[in-house]
Amino acid sequence: MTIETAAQLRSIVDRAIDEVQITDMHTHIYDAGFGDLLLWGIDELLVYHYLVAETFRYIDMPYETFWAMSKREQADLIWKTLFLDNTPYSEACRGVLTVLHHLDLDVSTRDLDAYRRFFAGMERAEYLDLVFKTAHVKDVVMTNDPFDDLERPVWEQGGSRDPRFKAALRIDPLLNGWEDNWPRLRDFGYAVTAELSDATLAEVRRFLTDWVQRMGALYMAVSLPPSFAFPEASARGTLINECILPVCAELNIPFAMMIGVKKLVNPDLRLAGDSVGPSNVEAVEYLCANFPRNKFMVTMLDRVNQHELCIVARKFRNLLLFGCWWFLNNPVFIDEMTRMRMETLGVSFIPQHSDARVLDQLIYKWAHSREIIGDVLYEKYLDIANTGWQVTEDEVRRDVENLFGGYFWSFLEKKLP
Ligand code: FIX
Ligand code: ZN
Repeated sequence: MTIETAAQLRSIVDRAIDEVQITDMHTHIYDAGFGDLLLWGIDELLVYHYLVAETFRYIDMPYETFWAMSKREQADLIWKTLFLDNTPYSEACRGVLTVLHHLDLDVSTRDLDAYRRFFAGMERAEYLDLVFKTAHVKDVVMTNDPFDDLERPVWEQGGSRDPRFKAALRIDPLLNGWEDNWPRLRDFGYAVTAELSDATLAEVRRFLTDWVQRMGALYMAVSLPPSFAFPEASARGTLINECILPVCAELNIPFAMMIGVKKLVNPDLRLAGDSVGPSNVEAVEYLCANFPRNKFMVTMLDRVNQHELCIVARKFRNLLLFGCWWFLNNPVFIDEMTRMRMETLGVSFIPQHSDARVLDQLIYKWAHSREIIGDVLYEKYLDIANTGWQVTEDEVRRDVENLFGGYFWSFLEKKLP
């Protein structure tokens, strides 16, 4: 059906955005089989590290006093500080309100104990289904770390069972901490030494292959500092060159690089203590140009890197950009980055991932992003409609499907010559 008016176009875009079932390709949530690693409910929402960092901007409490509190006491303090003593319009605060609102709880009462009673009455499996339905999410990709002592045993006993939860092999300890972590590979049964000899590199490749296959990992991922460079005469440079890239090419899975995080600039904030720095896009360009059989998924944390990264993606079909990561997951940047990417890359990118750490965050992170992405997409259709190009409803649905997961899945299938 052709679309005659702007009003018709708007309602078709809105309906397509509302009805699309999303693949969320980067999260930190876990299926119920991982036990307490799956975080959910109002207190977990309130003690999210984004809100911890924001709370400390208002209070003089010693950090250790806060960390000694129970999770409920921390949540009470955060609720009072950010939601009652100040207005909760920051993106992370608004997110909590969006979750409560979409769960049909009365946000106007500001009654934290009433919200707690709602969650206390919810059974975990039932709530998991409710969140996926409310968030319009059909499947998510977890962040799975074999070096994590709570997570590894679950995989060794069979791993994730819920088909909605896919795996990604996260290798930060290997790449960013070789000197500290190589002994753990020995503990896991891989005959490695500190020296990156041919024998050690072969064992690292075996470790990577074993864990990708054990998890059914869709991709390998690492977060990298602003100083990341490639090629680089370092353990990380050697491991990427000799282990990560060959194994990813052989298994035809992407290597996902999340670049620009400055770890623990304020260690007292713990998980909330990381920051951001401008990074070197040339490392991405070099990798895409010199490893054409490898597929790369990249997101960068600093706003200043976004345009150059977009242009590098135009040059290399083995590069897929994804998400408005972390400090960029604010409406002001999601709008700017989505426009930049649509105007430069068309539909060939992944506009968003949630990075959810708490199950309930799927609801707000997607409600907020779907609205912005839908607004930008409508404007792009209207721009070409004004030339006489008549986009059809089927084409709108096709594009929306691709933006909210389809392109990710087809990139995974891509086999480069
Ligand atoms: O490295 C990552 O996957 C980051 O997304 C996290 O470390 C970060 O804490 C986060 O959750 C940001 O949203
Ligand atoms: Zn993440």
